[in-house]
Amino acid sequence: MRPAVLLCSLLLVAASCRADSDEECDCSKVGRGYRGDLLRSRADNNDVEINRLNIAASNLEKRLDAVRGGPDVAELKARVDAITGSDCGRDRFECADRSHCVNPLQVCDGESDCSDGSDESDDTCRVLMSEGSSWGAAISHNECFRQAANHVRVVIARAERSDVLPSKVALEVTTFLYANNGDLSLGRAEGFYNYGTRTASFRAVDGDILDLKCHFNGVDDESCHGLLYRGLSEEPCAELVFVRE
Ligand SMILES: [Ca+2]
Repeated sequence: MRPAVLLCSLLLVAASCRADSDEECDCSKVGRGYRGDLLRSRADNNDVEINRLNIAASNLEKRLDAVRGGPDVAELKARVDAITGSDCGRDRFECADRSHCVNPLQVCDGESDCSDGSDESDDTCRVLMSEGSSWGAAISHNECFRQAANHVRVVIARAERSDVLPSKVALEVTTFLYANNGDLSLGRAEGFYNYGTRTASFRAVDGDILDLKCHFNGVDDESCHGLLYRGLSEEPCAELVFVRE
């Protein structure tokens, strides 16, 4: 055998043994036919593995597309914004395209302040707590009321847009407090629904219901996150989720 051919044969044997080091290497089988079969087998296995990974990647892309395009993202953002505030903070209106922050007093005032006009859109300028609507919340624990109670309800008796402040709607509210002993306590409250902050704020006029702020997250119009306040305290005495009844 010529030296060059011998060197090539030795290199083939060495390469085969290194590449398959986790298997017992029977070098007596190494030859052109065996090596060809081995390479074809490995190529087939690689094709199977690549195909499996492609399918997995495709399935993952479909799941990501569903998450990116579905309503869950908006819901999730609204929940996060409710906790942390949007990029505009809690006290300013964020345009739908997120390009501007607008003072709540400029929302639904008849002048377009967002480049996309979202501060004047029908959706933004809809009174979520409309006249005649009823909202109820279960009370899980009670640090607000003088008596043990299990349910509170507010009914919007009047909703009237203000001529002076078009960004707000004046509200008059009848309140119901359902005590554990079966008593029903009625009260009255007055306040505003603010288009820019999507928040209804009431101050008790009489009765047992305390001051209330209820915030809509911009996605779910059927419920709002309520905070009850006692007197002039800035610390809420209860958090309740009010649901349209
Ligand atoms: Ca405006």
